[in-house]
Amino acid sequence: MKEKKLMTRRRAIFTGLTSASALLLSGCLKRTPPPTYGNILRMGDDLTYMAQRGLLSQRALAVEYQKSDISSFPGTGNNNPADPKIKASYSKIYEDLQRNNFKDWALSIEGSVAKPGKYSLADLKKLGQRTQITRHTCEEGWSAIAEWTGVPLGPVLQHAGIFPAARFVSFYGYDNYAESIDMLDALHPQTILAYSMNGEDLPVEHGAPVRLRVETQIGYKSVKYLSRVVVTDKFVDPGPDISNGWSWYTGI
Ligand SMILES: Nc1nc2c(c(=O)[nH]1)N[C@H]1C(S)=C(S)[C@@H](COP(=O)(O)O)O[C@H]1N2
Ligand SMILES: [Mo]
Repeated sequence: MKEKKLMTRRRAIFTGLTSASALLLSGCLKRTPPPTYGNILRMGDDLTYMAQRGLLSQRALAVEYQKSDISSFPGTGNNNPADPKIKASYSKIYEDLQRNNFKDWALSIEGSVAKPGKYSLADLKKLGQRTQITRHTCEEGWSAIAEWTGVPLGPVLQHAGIFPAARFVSFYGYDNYAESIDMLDALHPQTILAYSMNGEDLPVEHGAPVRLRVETQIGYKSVKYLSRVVVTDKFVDPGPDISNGWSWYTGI
């Protein structure tokens, strides 16, 4: 009888402890518990797992929408690198590429990779495909939803042989616009090199022939008119003039 009571109390403590950690898990993070969850001798796993998942929460997928959610999308078309009005600071190369319907376009992948080189659109398409309907949020206050199809950047970087020390990726457009992201965002499954918008070839005002889509970051990270991708071990901020007040990291 006495023994039975003791057992019950011990069980009560056990239950209390495990339900406390269950509360922590469900309340704070709403994520899958570790495989060792419930084992009192392994409660340390819960904390490590929560800390890890908390830190890595940018791996979570950005919301994807339905076709019926697709909205009108203002192209910041004044950035057409070949626009005669602003050509002075832009590239003659882009104008030539555009004239030939981008058939000669190839993306240069450089830096901390074993196999730097140029990838044509056909080369890129061999490395995978993803279509996603996502919301673009611009720092100026507007947002819009579109469907993007492209090649996930992860497999492209793997194919180029990123070195283990690689930490950041910079993207350069033909209009001299540039941005960088870290490896976590670069390898995110929704980070794609998009060549199609709403089922059509990417229009010039939206970054033809290929633009970046980083769905875990604010809109200005999604570099249009891609010409170069540079992998670096150290942090590089190639972004627009810092005086515009944009922060480097604006996860959404
Ligand atoms: N090459 C390049 N990429 C760019 C920009 C730019 O000026 N040049 N503007 C950024 C900003 S601030 C926004 S909001 C989006 C606009 O994309 P959209 O023209 O498709 O609407 O592109 C981003 N990528
Ligand atoms: Mo923007």
